[in-house]
Amino acid sequence: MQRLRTFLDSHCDNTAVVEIIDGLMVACKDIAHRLQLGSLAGVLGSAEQENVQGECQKKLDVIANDLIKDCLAGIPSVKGLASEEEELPVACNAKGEYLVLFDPLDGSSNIDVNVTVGTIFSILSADANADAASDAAYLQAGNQQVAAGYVLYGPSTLLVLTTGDGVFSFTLDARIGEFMLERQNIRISETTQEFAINMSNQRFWLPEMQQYVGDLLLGEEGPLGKRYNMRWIASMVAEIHRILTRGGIFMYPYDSREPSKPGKLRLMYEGNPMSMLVEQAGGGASTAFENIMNIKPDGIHQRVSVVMGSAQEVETAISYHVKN
Ligand code: AFP
Repeated sequence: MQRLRTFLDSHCDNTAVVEIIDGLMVACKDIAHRLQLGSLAGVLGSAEQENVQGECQKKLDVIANDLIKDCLAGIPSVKGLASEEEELPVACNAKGEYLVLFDPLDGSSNIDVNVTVGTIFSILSADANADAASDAAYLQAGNQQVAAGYVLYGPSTLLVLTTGDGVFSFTLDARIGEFMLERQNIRISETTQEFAINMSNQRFWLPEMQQYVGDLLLGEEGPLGKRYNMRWIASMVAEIHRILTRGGIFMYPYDSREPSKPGKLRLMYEGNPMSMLVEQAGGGASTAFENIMNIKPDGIHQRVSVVMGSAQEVETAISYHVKN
């Protein structure tokens, strides 16, 4: 079994990126430890404040954000960082060459019920003259990402990572405090009979999405000709991890609850890093109209519609939108 650092040193020739990932994991191990202690660590419940998205912050959202920020700020190659929990990006080291974007604790509304949550991250190159305290430095399309990954805090703590050359997963061995290589070159099955979507929003979706999901529900009697099973954890990290493990399609499509927003999920902290992982594993990642990683962002907290997972099923979902 290989330790994360040994794997990175042999697999990735960019030492700055290796240092960033390695450093980030220090904060993630701390988050994992606090999550495992739960109420004993006093981390459950609300922080009684809202983040920039207007969402209620959990105590651990705030703690995880601070832990990751502190960790990244101490890594010389990090020029700046942007967090889902922070309104503005933060400049770190003037000579740094990379920008790190992260969702410190995705799915945090699940913490109090002891359900899987995760940290998602994305690494971008920084322009030498870029102002890391301004949004503009970070507004790069997802296909510019140098690396992306997530840490899943579940029955075991896992790191799933890509540096642009396949997807690898590591399990945290808490006895020795090391992430150990678990799966190499993960591939997502091309076909699936499992979908994940919040069905309670059905009436707000576009007619195309309503028709597609309607046909999924018709099973073998409908035009898709097979029976589908549904899963919804409400924690994107857990959902994408299931898809990387046994295939599936995950959707958080555009809906009319807030018509001015293209979706609920955030492009820079959820859409892009998860798209890079899914595509690196042979899956598809789209808004149902365009490839997520081709979107040129216009704001660091921009939202996006998401349809990702098994390649053939994503194509089927897209075809409903194209034909109309
Ligand atoms: P929280 O971090 O606020 O719990 O949101 C999680 C999330 O961004 C994503 O992980 C889930 O897929 C999605 O939102 C769940 O949203 P619903 O509230 O519609 O179930």
